Amino acid sequence: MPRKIWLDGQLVDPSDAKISVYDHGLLYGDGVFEGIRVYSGKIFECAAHLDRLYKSARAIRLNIPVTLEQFKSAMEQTIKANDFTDCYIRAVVTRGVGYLGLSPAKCPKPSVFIIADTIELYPREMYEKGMAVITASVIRNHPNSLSPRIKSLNYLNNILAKLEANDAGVPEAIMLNFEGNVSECTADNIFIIRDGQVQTPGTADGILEGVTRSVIFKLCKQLNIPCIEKTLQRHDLYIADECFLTGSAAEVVPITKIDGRPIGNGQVGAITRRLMEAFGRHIREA
Ligand code: PXG
Repeated sequence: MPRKIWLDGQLVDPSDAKISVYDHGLLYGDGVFEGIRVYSGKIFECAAHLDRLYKSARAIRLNIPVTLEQFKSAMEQTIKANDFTDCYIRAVVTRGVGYLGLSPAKCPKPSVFIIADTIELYPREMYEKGMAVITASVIRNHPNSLSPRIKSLNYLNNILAKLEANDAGVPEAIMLNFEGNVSECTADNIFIIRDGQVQTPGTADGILEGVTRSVIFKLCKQLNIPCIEKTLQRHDLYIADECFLTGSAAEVVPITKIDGRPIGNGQVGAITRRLMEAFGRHIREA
C-alpha cells in the first residue's frame, strides 16, 4: 500500500486521496492517464510517457493544469515520498468536478493525481514458459469513434475483451480492428516474428503507440534484427514462428499459444528470448 498519493498539488494519505462523485472522469470516463515504470529510482522513458499524456489530453481538449516539467517533478516527489526504487506510476488527469450532463464546459478545473505502487500483470512463470491468449470477438474501437491512440480513462472496449480472456481461462486477449486485422491486446502491443523478421501493426491498424513498443524498435536496430510495421491478419498470427507482447506493466511477454493453437514449435522463440534479454539489460542500464 502506498504511503502518499499526489493529488492536485499535494501529497496526501491514501485515505485522504478522494475524488468527487461529480468528477467527469468517474461519471463519463472523461480523462487521460499513463502507466509508467520506475527502475532503480529513474522514471523509464519519462519524456515519451509525458509526451503521450499531453497529446492524449490535447486530443480530448483537456488542459492539464500543470506544465510538463511540473508533472515530472510531481512524479519524482511521489516516488520519493513512498521510498520506492522500483515501482509503477499511475498518472491520471480527469476533466474534474462538474455536474450531471456530459458537457466538459461544466468542469472548470481538471484534477491530477499520481499513484506510485507495485504491479504484476501476469504470473512470473509465463515469462519463462510462454503465455496462451485468445483473439476476442469484441473489436477494437473504430479510430474515428474513439481513437486507440488516445490513452483515455474509458477502457470499456478493452475490458470487454479482457472478460472474454477471463472466460477462456487465459490472461490476455488479442483484439482485431473494424477491418478484421490485428490491432493490439487489452493493455499491450503485439509483435510476431516470421522468417527472422519482427512485425507489428502500425497506427493505421488501431493501436496505442506503446512506449515499450518503441523501445523494441530501438533494440531490434541495435541487435540488427529486421523489424517492420505491417498490417497483420489473424492468419499471420496462426502461421507466425514467434509472438510476444509489450507494455509498461507487462514488459516483454512471450506468447506460445493463440486460440488453442501452438505458435511455432509451442516454445518461447529464440528472437523473443534475445529481445527479452536485451530489454532486461536496457532497463538495468537506462
Ligand atoms: N495498448 C494499450 C491499449 C495499452 O493500454 C499498451 C498498448 C502498451 O503501451 P506502453 O506505453 O505501456 O508500452 C497499453 C498500456 C494497467 C496498465 O494498469 C496498462 C497499460 C500500461 C501500464 C499499466 O493495466 N497499458
